[in-house]
Amino acid sequence: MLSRRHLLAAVAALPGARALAQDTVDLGLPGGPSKRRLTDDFPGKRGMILQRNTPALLETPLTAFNDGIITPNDRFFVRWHWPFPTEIDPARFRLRVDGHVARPLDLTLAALKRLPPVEITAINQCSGNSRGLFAPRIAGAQWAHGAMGNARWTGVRLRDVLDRAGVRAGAVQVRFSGLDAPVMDDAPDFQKSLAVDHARDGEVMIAWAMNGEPLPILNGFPLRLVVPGWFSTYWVKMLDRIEVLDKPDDNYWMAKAYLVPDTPDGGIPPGTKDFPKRPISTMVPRAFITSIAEGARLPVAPTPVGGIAMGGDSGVARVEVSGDGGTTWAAAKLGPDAGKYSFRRFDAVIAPARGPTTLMARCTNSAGTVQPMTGIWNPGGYLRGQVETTNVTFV
Ligand SMILES: Nc1nc2c(c(=O)[nH]1)N[C@H]1C(S)=C(S)[C@@H](COP(=O)(O)O)O[C@H]1N2
Ligand SMILES: [Mo]
Repeated sequence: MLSRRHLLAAVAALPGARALAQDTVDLGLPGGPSKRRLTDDFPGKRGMILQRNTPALLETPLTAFNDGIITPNDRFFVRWHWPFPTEIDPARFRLRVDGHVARPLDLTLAALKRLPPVEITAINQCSGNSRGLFAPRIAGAQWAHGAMGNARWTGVRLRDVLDRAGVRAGAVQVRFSGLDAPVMDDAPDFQKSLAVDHARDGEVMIAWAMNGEPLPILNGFPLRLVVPGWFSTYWVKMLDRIEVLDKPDDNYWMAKAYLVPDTPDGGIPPGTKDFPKRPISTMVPRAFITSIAEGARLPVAPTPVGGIAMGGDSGVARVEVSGDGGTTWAAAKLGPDAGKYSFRRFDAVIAPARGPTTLMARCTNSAGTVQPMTGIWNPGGYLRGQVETTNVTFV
């Protein structure tokens, strides 16, 4: 009998077969079409799950996260609400800082880069990451788990920029927008705001580099906001305008979109109408098994189970792994700590019994929050944080 490896090699040698075998993925989405094409067609990206062509929505395959805790730029997910420029002249680019400030600024990239540089490793995760796995189904991008990535961001503190402009007394929020623009005149430009104290906390930064390279166009060249621990809706790309506000921002993207139920876990029973809401903010702990694929058939033997975990807005304190559907758990070994906003690798070995079973990984963050076993639901498909499952069979 041919081993599985030989079989794959043989299949790959057949003309055309390779495309079939490698160019689609099944995301296992319960509520609708689940197969997607893998694409190399976008500049600086390869092997991405095609969710939508324009504006681009590209998802990272889960297997890519098994290669390391840093997501390479060419595998990093992409999400835009509106069309964006595909060419930007860095020499002519200006970052405008105005509103409730003493000195409005028009900063060149060179002027910005004269401020003290800072670096942070942080996860950028879409509020709707894993939305496609919610049931009942929710409208919006049907992401599996790959609308997230972890990078080393280089830039300057937002605080240093705001201090140069001189935030005036009475400022309440700071609003950010980028070079992308809606197609219809009456559609709302993408703008997001942070409370002024958050904007000045010294962690929020304006980044020009990602993993030591200029930001890819698709990820916001030449500048983007980095808001460690917060969902990426606030991580405004192609950032060209910062406006200090003396009253709360009531623009569509703050007042109407990206709201979650104002309940402790952000969940609400499906179908609930008229409930209090709050803007989405910090992320929650999550863990993903990346070394074993859904549906795998594995020999009955001690089996390594590895993956990546995140603490949300604090570090990863511990990860436990179960090889029997959550009946028993064993502590996983944690990999190097790249800071509290980064992915952290975990590895364990399980001793499986013959037959079908469910593998699980469960993260506890350094604030003591443990991933729940059951999921929440809300009409945005936001804040998924339950323990995820990988169904396999030991033969
Ligand atoms: N200018 C601009 N910035 C934006 C967006 C956008 O549509 N326009 N989308 C936000 C959302 S919802 C997400 S999930 C992230 C995606 O970041 P990425 O494309 O670098 O992965 O960008 C955020 N920043
Ligand atoms: Mo998003």
